[in-house]
Amino acid sequence: MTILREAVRVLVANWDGSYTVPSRRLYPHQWSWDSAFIALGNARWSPRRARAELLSLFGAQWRDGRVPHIVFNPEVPEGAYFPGPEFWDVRAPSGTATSGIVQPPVHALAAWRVHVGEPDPAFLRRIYPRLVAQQEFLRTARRSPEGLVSIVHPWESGMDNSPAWDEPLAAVPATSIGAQRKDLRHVSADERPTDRDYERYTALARAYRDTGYRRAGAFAVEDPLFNTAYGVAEIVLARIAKAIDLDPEPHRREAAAITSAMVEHLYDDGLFHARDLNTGCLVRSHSAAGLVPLMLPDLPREVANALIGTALDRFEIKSGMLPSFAPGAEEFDPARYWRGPSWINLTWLVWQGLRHRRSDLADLLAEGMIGAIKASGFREYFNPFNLAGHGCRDFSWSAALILDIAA
Ligand code: 9WN
Repeated sequence: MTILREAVRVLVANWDGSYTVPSRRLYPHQWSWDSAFIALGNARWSPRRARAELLSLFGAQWRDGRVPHIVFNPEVPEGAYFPGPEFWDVRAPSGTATSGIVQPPVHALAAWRVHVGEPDPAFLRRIYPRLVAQQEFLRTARRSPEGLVSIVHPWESGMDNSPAWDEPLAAVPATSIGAQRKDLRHVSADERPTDRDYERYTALARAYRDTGYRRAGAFAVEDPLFNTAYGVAEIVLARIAKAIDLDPEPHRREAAAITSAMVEHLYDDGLFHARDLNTGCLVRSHSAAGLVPLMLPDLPREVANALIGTALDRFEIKSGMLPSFAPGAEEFDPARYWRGPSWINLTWLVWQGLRHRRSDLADLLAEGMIGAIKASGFREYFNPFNLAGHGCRDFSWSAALILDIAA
């Protein structure tokens, strides 16, 4: 099948020797959750490369267990990406320059799938303590009184300019950044966050940096996608622990605790929502992040059924496409980044959640993802109605996850 050969071509072209850049020009370094999705795809044709991808990312893990959201390649000129290493001004114990924030912890799931594809207990033994430390960081540094994990920057959600962040971000003072943005050299301004968003992103990151990356600034939310990733990681860590003769029970307990805390504090009326720690209130938005908890196997049946109803009614997934924001909502924009377009990784997460609950709908999403790529190539995101491609081309996780879906 040509599309699969093409997907491998994209991944080969974006490979940098021990990891894969998300996109050659727009994102020329290693990104955390991108590497997990890329490993999932590479597992289908080169398990060795998939293992290298994850081990290289965890090579930049901090002493406190955090896995930085960007690991900078010292050979890429400073001006290639903003904000670059000089802005973050921090190094991992390995000596590599990194950012100081994190992204959704989908890595344990990737590591497990890589192992299932080609069993390698030595790899599991090597990665397990690192995955545990990644969870431990979130549990200690980011645990809220409700037992949930919080994020301190929209970049940590992976869904940077989601309308869900409009309200919590409004509390963040914007500071001018001049003409430092590099993304607009590669992608039209209509498809990216606004300058105002960037002023706030930069101010928040600077404030966090100035506390030694310890204390949250004006933005602190519990995000359903991030908490689901954390919970799924515990489920998978239980499997990994069992496979290497360690005790899976603490992981099972943690997964059960996070699932019930999410249902108690983040669920309302057919969708999971983020919760703003500064106000204590739910941010009632229409983000597809609220459907990702379908991945949690122990979700109460009535909650799972209500989510499926919402996916059908408000997100119109019968079309085969999952918009990142509900099309009927006022903020919906089919072409602007995380404000409506369909993304392959977000769709993949919901697809995973539907596979064992409604395989008919999961199949529709799989066909939809393949159809979008056939129509427009391995773009970063897609208009959910006419499948027009947006953002950069030859985007790594779009290629990688198609390999996983089609396998
Ligand atoms: C900031 C690399 C990353 C993804 C994120 C996506 C985008 C970065 C940016 O690109 O974010 O981290 O510069 O816009 O939102 O999910 O990991 O692909």
